[in-house]
Amino acid sequence: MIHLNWARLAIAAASIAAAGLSQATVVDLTGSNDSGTIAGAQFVFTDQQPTGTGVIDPFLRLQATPNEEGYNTSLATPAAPFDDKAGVWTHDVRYSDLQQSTVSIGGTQYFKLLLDINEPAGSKSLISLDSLQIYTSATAAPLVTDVSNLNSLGTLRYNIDAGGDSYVLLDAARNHGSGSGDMYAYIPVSNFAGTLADDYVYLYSRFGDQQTADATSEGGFEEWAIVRNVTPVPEMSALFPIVGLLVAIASTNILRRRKMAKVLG
Ligand SMILES: [Ca+2]
Ligand SMILES: [Ca+2]
Ligand SMILES: [Ca+2]
Repeated sequence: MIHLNWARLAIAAASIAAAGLSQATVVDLTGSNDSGTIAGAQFVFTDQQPTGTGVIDPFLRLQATPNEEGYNTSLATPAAPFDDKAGVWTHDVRYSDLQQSTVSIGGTQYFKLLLDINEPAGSKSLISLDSLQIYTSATAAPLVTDVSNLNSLGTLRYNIDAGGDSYVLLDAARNHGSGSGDMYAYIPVSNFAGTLADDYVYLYSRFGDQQTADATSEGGFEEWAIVRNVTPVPEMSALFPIVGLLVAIASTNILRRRKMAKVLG
């Protein structure tokens, strides 16, 4: 009897713990709020030209109305799964690609992704990011065309709905149109323990489910990109002495040739 009671207590404690952990979070990046955290990842509004801070490597384009979903795969051309847009901007990604985006925020390392949304101006400018899952796999995954088979993409490393049905609300009217970024997603590096440089990385996302908030997907495609860190290059001032010397040698040779030509002429 004592054992049974302990077992019951343990079960009750576990349910309370689980209920305590269950947390559906909404990060609203419309209006004036600029950031929020869901399941350890940070979602941050940006209206800056991202090309100023890093190199953008787009790897997934999605487009459909009133909602859309898909994941990055090189198999999208020609067999685009879900609402993927086939083409050079939807393709496989290796973990080494993701590693090039590593940034440190408050002592924690994150991979930095950029989401560029394209929604019509006016009453349809809102869009919701309802699902975001990132998988890694040692081998290239087979083509997945059913959400119930997403686990074929490998080991789940991040899930925006891990703590409850969460989403991010975005407003395309907050940015300056094509070419400017809309949101950075910072995914904790610690989620990827044991992943090898050559492993495949698959990002599945879904948009447009918040119909009551008028946040369905319309207009142009949504695009995910890796924000690759720029490797520092030598400044021109450091190169200038060499360039100056080469110019001096070249001009001296030209002068000599001209003088030679005059003499010969
Ligand atoms: Ca919309
Ligand atoms: Ca969700
Ligand atoms: Ca769109």
